Amino acid sequence: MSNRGRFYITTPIYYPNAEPHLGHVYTTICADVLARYHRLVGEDTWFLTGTDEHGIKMVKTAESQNTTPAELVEKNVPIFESLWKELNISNDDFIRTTSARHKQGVEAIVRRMLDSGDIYLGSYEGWYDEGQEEFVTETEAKANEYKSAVSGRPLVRYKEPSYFFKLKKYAPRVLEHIQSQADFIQPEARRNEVISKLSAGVEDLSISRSSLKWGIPLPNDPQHVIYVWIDALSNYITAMGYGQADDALYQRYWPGVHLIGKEILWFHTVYWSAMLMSIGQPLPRQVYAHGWWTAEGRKMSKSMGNFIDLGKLRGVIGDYGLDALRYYLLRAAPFGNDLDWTETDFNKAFKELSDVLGNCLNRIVKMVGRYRGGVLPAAHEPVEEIDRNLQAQTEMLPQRLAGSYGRVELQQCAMLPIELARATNGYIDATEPFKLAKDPAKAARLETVLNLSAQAIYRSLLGLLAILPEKAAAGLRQLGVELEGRTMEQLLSMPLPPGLQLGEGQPLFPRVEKPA
Ligand code: ME8
Repeated sequence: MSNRGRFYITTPIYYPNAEPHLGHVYTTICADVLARYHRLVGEDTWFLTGTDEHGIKMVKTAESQNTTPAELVEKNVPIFESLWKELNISNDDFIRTTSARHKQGVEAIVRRMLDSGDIYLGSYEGWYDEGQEEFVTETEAKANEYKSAVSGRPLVRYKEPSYFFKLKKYAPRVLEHIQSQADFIQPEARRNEVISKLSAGVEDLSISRSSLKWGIPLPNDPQHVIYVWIDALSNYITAMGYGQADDALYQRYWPGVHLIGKEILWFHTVYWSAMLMSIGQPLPRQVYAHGWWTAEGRKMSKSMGNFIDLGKLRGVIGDYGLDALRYYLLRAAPFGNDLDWTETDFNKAFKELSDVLGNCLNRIVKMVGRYRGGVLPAAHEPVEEIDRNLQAQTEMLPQRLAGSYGRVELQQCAMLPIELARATNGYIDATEPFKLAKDPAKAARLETVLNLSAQAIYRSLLGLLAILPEKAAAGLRQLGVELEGRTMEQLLSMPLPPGLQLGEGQPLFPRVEKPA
């Protein structure tokens, strides 16, 4: 086992009320990039995703399709599971909230909340957003003309007996935690939103539904099912064995990092923290809320024809490759900001891969092939200032990446290695190895240029392994490097050795005739 510490990363568990789309793919790919990076640097890593299968939203969708919620989930959950395989997502587990292990864990959690004296019977009357599965206060409901702030659909009036969780009791401690742990909620602006909403005060939380049958029964009163968010948030620890016979994974990996969309930050920081306090367990290490995708400047919608669904994503992957999609998604905006899918930006991102990264690698492999029979030459003293600049950038990349990954600046993580490839192209243009090759007196200089360029593109490719797992590995093979499960530390401790036989030069990102 590694002595580098542990890293547990989760995505939201998605509602399988329909097929996954760009939003689900985005969060899952971002989490995958983080998981891959942390594994590469030698951390003991666990990556969880899954599906959130209970609640009124599933019931209503099933009704509208003349089916049952149980049949609906059996139809859609396999689509999520097989999509993650198709997209080469490296999750270690997939949790379903209808599974026996999850139910057992949730029951244990609710029993502990009951034991803490934090649950009491009352009656709920108020507004509910059935798409978001969220209780809405009168003030918020009025401000949004009694419509969902997220979907715009009308809110529904609920009136029924319900058990309540003493959220008010925990709110001051949750606020204190959020304020004192600057990293707990990221990015900063979102943290401030939660702080101001929480400072305004909260009500106790209705956590059971007596009129709903599709859910996990409340252990002390099975006429009620548990509120879907209490059920869903629990997944992050039930999947690790919490409240079950074998909780070794929980002991090993909790607390984890939750990657989510901004619309569910409140649940993850306020409800979830209070629940964990009630059962006496540590709070998550971090909750990172990323932004929302629009398409061509407008909210994605089926009726407007700009919905980025699975079909569209598969088309892009078919034309440009999975790694190009991964790069584009990360590259599209500073991580945390809202993002907009546009053909122009996609083409720009693809050009960076083909014209900057791919072209740089190809030039180097071809030149070493042509001028030195494919055998990497050594660099020679004295080196010039231009060499030292490239060397410095090459050497700094792993450290800069570690900083960016640590701060979850995923756009930077994608761009930094490309910037090094861009600098390497500039270096080749300026040093003109094609001219040096014509002059036997400049043989040593040529070798220095070839060596330093190769070292630079080598590091750039290593730096992209988490983002472009297939293409970076393919590029490294062209440089004569096999990964063989080596950690980043092992790879970085060895620059490319002179005498290394490089492979065949082939375009990493061949041009695509068809526009995106
Ligand atoms: O909320 N842009 O599930 P969900 C970016 N089951 N990300 C998007 C997006 C968009 N336009 N649309 C969706 C749920 N997402 C609950 C979660 S967790 C204990 C329970 C992503 O199927 C983003 O990660 O509605 C968002 O938080 C998630 O999908 C919502 O998925």
